[in-house]
Amino acid sequence: MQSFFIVAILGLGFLITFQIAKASEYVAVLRGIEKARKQTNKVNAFMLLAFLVIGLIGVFYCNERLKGKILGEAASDHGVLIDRMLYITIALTGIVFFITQIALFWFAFKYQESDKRKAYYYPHNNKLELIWTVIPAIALTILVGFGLFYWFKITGREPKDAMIVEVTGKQFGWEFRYPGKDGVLGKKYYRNIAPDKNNSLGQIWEDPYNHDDIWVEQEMHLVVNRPVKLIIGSKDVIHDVGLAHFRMKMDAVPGTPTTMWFTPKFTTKQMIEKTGKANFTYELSCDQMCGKGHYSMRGVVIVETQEEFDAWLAGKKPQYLVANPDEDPAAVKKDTTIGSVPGGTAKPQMKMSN
Ligand SMILES: [Cu+2]
Repeated sequence: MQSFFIVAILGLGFLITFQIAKASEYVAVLRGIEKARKQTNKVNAFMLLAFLVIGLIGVFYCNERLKGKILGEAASDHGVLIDRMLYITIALTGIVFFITQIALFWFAFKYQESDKRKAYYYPHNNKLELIWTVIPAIALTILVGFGLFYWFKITGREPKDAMIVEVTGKQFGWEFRYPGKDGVLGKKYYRNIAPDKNNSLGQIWEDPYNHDDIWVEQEMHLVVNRPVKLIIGSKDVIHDVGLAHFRMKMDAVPGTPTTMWFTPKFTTKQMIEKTGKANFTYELSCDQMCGKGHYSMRGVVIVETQEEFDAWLAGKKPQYLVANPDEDPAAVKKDTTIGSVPGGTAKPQMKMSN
């Protein structure tokens, strides 16, 4: 029904435009074509100037209205650079925008048809062509150069003291993995994915590097002023790790890990004070349309001090022990005290096959 109305309205609009054009044609014939054309030109010239003035007022008004509603200060060191790049781009393109738009509409008004002058025929000028090709080319090369420089920095090698977090997108949510004490993420294999067996990422339990990996959902913890490298992947379709407060984003592609690193500048608590919003949270959004639940892929990022982070991580059990409770030294120890395990070994027994 809705689409019928849209088609009907479009048809009606077309009909009205057609009729107006036809009517003005008749008027032109009645009044004399020349006189009518001159009058139309005058009206057009005035309307173009009015469009310029109203348009510029609109630009100013929108800017004033939305000033305080943007994200605020960037919360990562790379974010500061990205913001600077955007402001330089906006300043440069803004200057060009105002010069070209004012010239365009002002010329249309100033040089409207007049009996007092004749149009000057000026078909070509090599020097002018060169100037307005070379200057924008240089300006754009510099802007693209900035972008490439930051891109290589963000996706390049992380500092030595960086922590590593693996981020995996899925329809519809986020999973995070921390490498544990050994600092290395264990290997995965997609055929091992079995959420019902506490192995949502498909970790290979035979790989000892997996034995201390911590797995969490929906909430990523980071340390303030400590670089973090995200190793990003997906279990199904393409998602995108969007960290607007940090001005970071990167596609999560199944089968092809992507990376980026940055350093959070403020803890969540500091941001609550800075913004004056008691419910402030750093948000992780999916920035890629990935299906009907796309809107619900909201993850939370908590930035805290190293001590708070260590305390949080210490409270988490490695996923290996969640999936293989028999290997849990705590459980074995408990059993030993009641004397049910012969030999009373408190060491975890690692299953190492092929
Ligand atoms: Cu998504």
